Amino acid sequence: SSGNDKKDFQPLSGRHGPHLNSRNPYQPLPDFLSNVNSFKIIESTLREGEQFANAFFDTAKKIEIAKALDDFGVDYIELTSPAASEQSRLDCEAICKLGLKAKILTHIRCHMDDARIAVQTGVDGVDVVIGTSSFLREHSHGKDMDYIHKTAIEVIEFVKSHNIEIRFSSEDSFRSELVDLLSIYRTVDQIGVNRVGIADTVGCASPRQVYDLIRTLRGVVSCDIETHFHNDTGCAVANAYCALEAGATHIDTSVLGIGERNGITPLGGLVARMIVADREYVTSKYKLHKLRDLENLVAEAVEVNIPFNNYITGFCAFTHKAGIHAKAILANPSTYEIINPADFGITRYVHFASRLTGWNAIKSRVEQLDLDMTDAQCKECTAKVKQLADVRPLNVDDVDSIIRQYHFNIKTGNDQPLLKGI
Ligand code: AKG
Repeated sequence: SSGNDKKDFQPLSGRHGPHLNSRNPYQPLPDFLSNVNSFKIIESTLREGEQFANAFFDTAKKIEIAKALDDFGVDYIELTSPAASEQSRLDCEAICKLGLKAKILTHIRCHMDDARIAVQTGVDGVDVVIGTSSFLREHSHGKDMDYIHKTAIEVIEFVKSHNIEIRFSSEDSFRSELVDLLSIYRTVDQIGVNRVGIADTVGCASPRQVYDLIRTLRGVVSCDIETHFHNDTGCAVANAYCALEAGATHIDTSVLGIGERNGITPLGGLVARMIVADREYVTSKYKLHKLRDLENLVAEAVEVNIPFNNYITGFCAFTHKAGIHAKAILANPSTYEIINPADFGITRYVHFASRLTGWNAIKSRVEQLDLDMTDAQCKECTAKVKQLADVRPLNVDDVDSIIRQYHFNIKTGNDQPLLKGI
């Protein structure tokens, strides 16, 4: 080989080593089908969320939630079918009249009766769904794939003739025959739907199955791909992410994940996942500091508490407890945080009241209390905290009392017990 060949050769120092450059034949190609940095949210708190066991939204509450979702910056707001009840129809019309930035959708069965009502409400688009799995075909609507093709075409052409968006979705997609799915999606794509939808109605899909199905579908249709993931087996956020990686364009969410059974991809969980993937896209598009108020609004409306381990807003989502964690967090928060709480208007908390507490956390608390103690004194004081924390649970007041008493003792030369009773 020539001397030039040698010069061009770059030795590797591990897959992600410093020598990787554009000439490296092992570097993965950018995936142009991935949408992790260009996705849209279809927010379904006012449709899927109304299917949550506790949910009852009167008109005023629906309007309040719709405005809050719009203010947060979601792209679409999906509403309960106007065919469900007279009040549902009136509420749908009322929300369409608000003039929100978000597009308003309503969600209907693949049936002309529903479509006729939907197009009169003033919505920007209609999400149509029909079950395609053998479970639903045999035990729910009882129709075969020929009927589904025929009705889908009729409904889609009717909605399109009203110049509003139309999405066609198969319910229970992951338990449907692939050949049936691809055939119906190809048909509806050819007649010009805006989106097709894939729904994991029973929450059975794994991220890998999601990736495979969406990637296959991406090669078959040219329209957008919406996805809807139930959380029965805990994969709703991961599945949404994998769907975007595979080429899906839209993700359905609800606030706190409320929906049928244990719900769907939560808005906050999706945002947590996506801000790690593309902070610039997420922070520029969504008003993240409104997330907590939005969740409180919905939690109150459906009479639940925000779970302790909720994404971002759970009470301990940014609490650091063990001594080694606290020390590193105080030095540089990125050591144990992948998300910056400040992006959401939330502050982190360094726990300092347990047997796991280290002296750096106590030192930080001493500084917050504006007391003057050396490192050696902070260490000695920490030993006292740990001693008591081995006996009983401590709260912030307990530790503050220990610190203040210790400080008083060293300044005055006294030797008072640190807490009454010990
Ligand atoms: C479900 O299948 O769980 C739904 O709620 C419908 C989803 C869709 O319309 O894509």
